[in-house]
Order: sequence, then structure tokens, then C-alpha cells
Amino acid sequence: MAGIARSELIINNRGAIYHLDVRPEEIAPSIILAGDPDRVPAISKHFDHIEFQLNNREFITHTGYIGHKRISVVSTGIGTDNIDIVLNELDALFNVDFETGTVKEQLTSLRFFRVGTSGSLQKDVPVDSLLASTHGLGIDNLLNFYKAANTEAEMELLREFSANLAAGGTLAIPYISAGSSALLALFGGYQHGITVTCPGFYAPQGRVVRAALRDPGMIDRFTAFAWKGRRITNFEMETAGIYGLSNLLGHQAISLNAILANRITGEFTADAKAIVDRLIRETLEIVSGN
Ligand code: R1P
Repeated sequence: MAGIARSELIINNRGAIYHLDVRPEEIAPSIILAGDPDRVPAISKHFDHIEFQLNNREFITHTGYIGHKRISVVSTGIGTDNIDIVLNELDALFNVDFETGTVKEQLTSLRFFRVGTSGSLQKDVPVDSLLASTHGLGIDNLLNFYKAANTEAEMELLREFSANLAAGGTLAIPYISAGSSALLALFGGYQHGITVTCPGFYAPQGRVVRAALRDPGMIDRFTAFAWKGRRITNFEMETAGIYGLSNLLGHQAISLNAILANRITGEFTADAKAIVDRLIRETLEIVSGN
């Protein structure tokens, strides 16, 4: 490879990218991102025709058609450490020439739709509702390793939010990234709000089973946090990484959340499958029609 070193962008003997084990011709530019690998066949079963089915580790990829629309669905597993791998590798499949190892002159902009689950931080965002994230507010650290830019208004939010975190002794440098306004508009019927992306499921989301929290008041302060008429509605573990990397690489992304738990009322959905299935059907209708 003349350009990017073999150690930096690893291509296997099949000519496929290292973790996803996918070749450039096996992926479409409209991509549904699912956390749970089992969600991939639950989505691709709605395709009229499946062209490719690939898997490596927790990364399952199905590519196929609904009508004339070519769509891929890729599982990411849990967390923004996996999002770092999946988004960089999907971008490289389109925008790096694997023969020469060089970035292509003509770049392709991708569309990412996260179909995921999430916990609500507001009483009026009930279980079994669907929410599209206006922003990802990351306390997971991923984007702090990249050279990212923010608007002055976003910097102001980050300063306020940092003070809010630090008030309880939490050690994290938050970052923020916006979802695609064009894709957000396609989900106008959903709840909208800021989604906090956490680096874990238990203490990082304020859950106590046996290990004590450093900051027992964190969730309540997230719920009360307001910024220019916007509020934090929910948290999960991928959105801020997806938005941050999409914006850095010139892609469009929207994070769609099926609310399974309400952390204020203590409720959990009676039928997670039903609400996730509804999100899948509605997302496919929009992706295939746009
Ligand atoms: C935790 O249970 C997982 O569920 C949520 C979180 O973001 C985390 O990945 O999303 P998914 O259902 O898409 O995996």
C-alpha cells in the first residue's frame, strides 16, 4: 500500500476491512446501525432481497433492497469504543481506495440511522415512546481524541454541563455533536431532545446494584439541566460517538431511540420487542422512501 500504512488501515485476504470483514461492494450508503446483533436479521427480514450477509465478532452486516433502495444494516455491539471502529471502517469502505491506500478525491457522504434502545430522563417521555436525538452529549470521552470543532453556543453548553458534572465529583470531559437536521425532519412525529451518551450501563447511568455511586445526584441534575429551551431527554451508549464522527467525516446521522425504561418513574416496558419492532418498521419506511 503506497498511502496509508498497512498497520493503520487493515485489509484482510478477502479484500475486506479488518473488524467488519466487509468489502466495498458489499455495503450501501444508507446504513442502519443496530446495537444488538440479533436486531440485524429482525431488520433485514423486511428486505425484498438480501444480497450479502457477513459477520465477524459482534459486527453483523446485511445488505439488500427494499424496492429499488439499497440498504445496509450493521450491528455495532455496545458502546462508543465500537462506534469508533464501525464508523471509521464504514467511511473507509467508501472513501479510501483499498488498492492504493489513498483517500479518494471524490468523497461519498453516507446516511446513518441508529435504531437503538434507551432510558428516559423525563416523566413526559414515557416508556414505549420513540425519540429522535437532536444532539449527542458524550461523557464517554471518544471525541476528545479527535480534532473536533464546536459552535460558540455549543461551547457555552459544554461549560455549563461540565460545571454540572463536576458539582457531583464526576470526572469526565463532555463533548457535544448535533444530529443531521435533514434526517431529524424526517422523524417530526417523534419526541426530540438531547441524548447523553454514557461509558457504561450501571454507575455511568446512575444505577446502583451493589457498587456505590460517586455522584448519587447526577441523574436528577441531568433531568433538570436546560440550555436555550432544550433539555436532556434520555441516555444510552452510542449516539454522541455516531454524531461526532459523522460530522467529522462529512456524513449525516440520526439516532432513533425506543424508550424501554423511565428512570424517573422507575418503569420498564412490558413489551420491548413490540416497541423496537415498531421503530424498525417506521425507520425502514422512511429510509426506503427517501
Ligand atoms: C445497553 O443495554 C445497550 O442498549 C442501548 C444502549 O445504547 C446500549 O448499547 O442501545 P442498543 O439497544 O441499540 O444496544
